[in-house]
Amino acid sequence: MESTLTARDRVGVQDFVLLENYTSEAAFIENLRRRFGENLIYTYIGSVLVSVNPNKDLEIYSKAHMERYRGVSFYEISPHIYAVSDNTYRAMRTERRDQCILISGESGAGKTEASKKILQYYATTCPVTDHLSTLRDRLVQSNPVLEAFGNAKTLRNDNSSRFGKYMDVQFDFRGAPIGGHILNYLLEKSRVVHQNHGERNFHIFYQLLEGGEQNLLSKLGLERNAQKYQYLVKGCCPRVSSINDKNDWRTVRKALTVIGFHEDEVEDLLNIIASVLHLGNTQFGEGKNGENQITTEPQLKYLSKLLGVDGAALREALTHKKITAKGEEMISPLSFEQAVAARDALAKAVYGRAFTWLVVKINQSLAFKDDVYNSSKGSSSVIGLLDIYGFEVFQHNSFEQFCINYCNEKLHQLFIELTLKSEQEEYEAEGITWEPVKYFDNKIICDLVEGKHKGLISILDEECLRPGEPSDISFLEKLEDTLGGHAHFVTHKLSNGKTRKAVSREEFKLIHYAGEVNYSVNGELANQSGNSVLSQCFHREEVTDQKRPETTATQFKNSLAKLIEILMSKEPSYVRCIKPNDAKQSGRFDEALVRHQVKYLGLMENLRVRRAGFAYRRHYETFLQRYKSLCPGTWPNWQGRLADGVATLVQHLGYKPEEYKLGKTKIFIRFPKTLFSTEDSLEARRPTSWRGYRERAKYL
Ligand code: AOV
Ligand code: MG
Repeated sequence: MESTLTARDRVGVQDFVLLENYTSEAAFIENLRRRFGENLIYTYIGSVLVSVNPNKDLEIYSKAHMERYRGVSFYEISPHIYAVSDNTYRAMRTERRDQCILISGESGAGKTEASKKILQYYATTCPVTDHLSTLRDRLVQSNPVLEAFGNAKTLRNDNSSRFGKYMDVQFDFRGAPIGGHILNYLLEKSRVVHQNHGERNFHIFYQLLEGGEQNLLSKLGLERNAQKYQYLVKGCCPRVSSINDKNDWRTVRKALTVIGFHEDEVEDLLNIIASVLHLGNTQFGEGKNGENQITTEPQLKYLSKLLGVDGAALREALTHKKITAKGEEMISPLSFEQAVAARDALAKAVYGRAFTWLVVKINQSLAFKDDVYNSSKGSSSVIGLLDIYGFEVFQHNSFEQFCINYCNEKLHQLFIELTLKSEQEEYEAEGITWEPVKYFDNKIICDLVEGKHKGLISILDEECLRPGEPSDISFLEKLEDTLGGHAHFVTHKLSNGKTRKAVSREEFKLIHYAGEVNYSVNGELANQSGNSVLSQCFHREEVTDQKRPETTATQFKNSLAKLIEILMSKEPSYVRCIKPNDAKQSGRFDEALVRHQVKYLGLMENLRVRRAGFAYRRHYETFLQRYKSLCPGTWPNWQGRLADGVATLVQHLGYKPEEYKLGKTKIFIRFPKTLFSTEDSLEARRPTSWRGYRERAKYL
């Protein structure tokens, strides 16, 4: 009966650690479900925040909400992304140690929204002086710009990040944001020329066509109709109900100005966007002598104007290729298919370079400027925010999905290492023994991908550099030879010589921590090598600054290794995002889907580790401060050593020896109920007026 349900029954516990049946996955999911039903999307596992995407606007992100979380401890107030933001910020300030917040979860689970909320929290609550307000605005405004150029509608998410992003926010000794820096990871460039059914190209194309002023469009030679552009119609999805391209265009234009882009820089950027559309409409056909030629002259004219390259050179590059044979340069015509491929490669390369340039410009604008701000850089600290593209599976998965999912494996690996490691270290540092918890270690999958000689990427490298005729199929065969039999690698070949239906002849399957994905090797090798069209149109040094070009996969692997190094050097906090249904709907909680995520995110193990030892730990000072009024010996002020004060207090409270341990700086409490009863005593003494009362009533 509804009326007899206690508040706790109805909304569950706000920290999974408080679950009585904490080893039960069903109880875990039930707790998530109840809270989700009450619009309580946040729940803790100790200090890890679990967030379930509500797919609707909840009124919990106002300035008043932010204020409530300032300087308040986790357990005093209901779980929130602001609590994580605030705790991280305070840890940075008090411990003077660089922090990072790692946000993970599959595509559409709410990572990007979470990272934006954290940034907004800092922008709103941190102290700023007048001359720093510009920087604060730029930090916030970098988001709409990067999203316009780097996000797109996919089947999983209407605003899916198609690049990985790590952003450092730098704070001075007073806690004011003074600088920022973004590292971007592999943009999904194939989207520029092709989209799966129901998906779109990057937002900026539609924004420009919908929102761009008429004279701007005329100058760029564009029509206000996305349907006219071959690169925009592949997914048959020019409009999305959740997106207002026209409004977004205004937001992006304003943001570009705030960030400090000059008019001519914006013009350059839009020229590139327009030229990609013209490239898409560039057609080839048979000339008089049967040769392959460009049949769309106006496009060529616009292209040469917008890209600033010689028309004849461009025509040549799109229809011919240069080969060097026996030291002699020869020109040979491209077939129709080759010309189309060359055109698409150019479009992808041009867009990719524009994106890289955009990030460089934003970084220049966010850079800490010593002359503006009179302080020494040495005394600043950093909070890093990691928002990558989430794990994703589509009907057709290519090299880019492979990179995205590999990136997620790496991040999961880091989570495993650090959550267990830090737990272990804490017990060790405090002189307390504990029992390790078993978990699935995805290192085996990371090694399968990045292993030195037998890893997928190194096999790809070898195949690309091999003289002779390497092909997609020879690559696949090599994979089979080297990796066949690996527990996480599958091809169509079965060990008994028969074939497996679920994997085609042009695919391999990886069994990731988060699910199985079939990857197509079609076009893999071609994608890895340099772009010849680009190098024909532009100067060599503009195209690549490396003497011996690395394959894209190796570059990605190396940049991820660097990222992990950066993250390891900081104190991590975690936000684990869960997607409650595949339909982007609000109020729908698909249990099977949630269970799958709870499993692969390792949340049960996370909880077990947290509970295996001690559910709660508090610094002596915090504990004493909060409960000293319950003991005449410690009230109103304890004068001696903090540890002795806590010992006096818990003795008075009647804690049994097995219920707690005193470490070097903290008290460890084994069972939640011990803390409950202490909280109850506190409540009995101060019935209505303490700050966390309302929140506390929700979960106790
Ligand atoms: P993602 O970053 O995790 O996916 P997003 O953060 O873009 O996912 O979230 C997807 C959509 O869910 C958003 O556009 C919102 O409509 C909605 N949403 C997410 N979090 C919230 C929230 N806290 N409140 C309200 N709505 C929310 V991907 O980038 O595809 O991996 O690659
Ligand atoms: Mg995202």
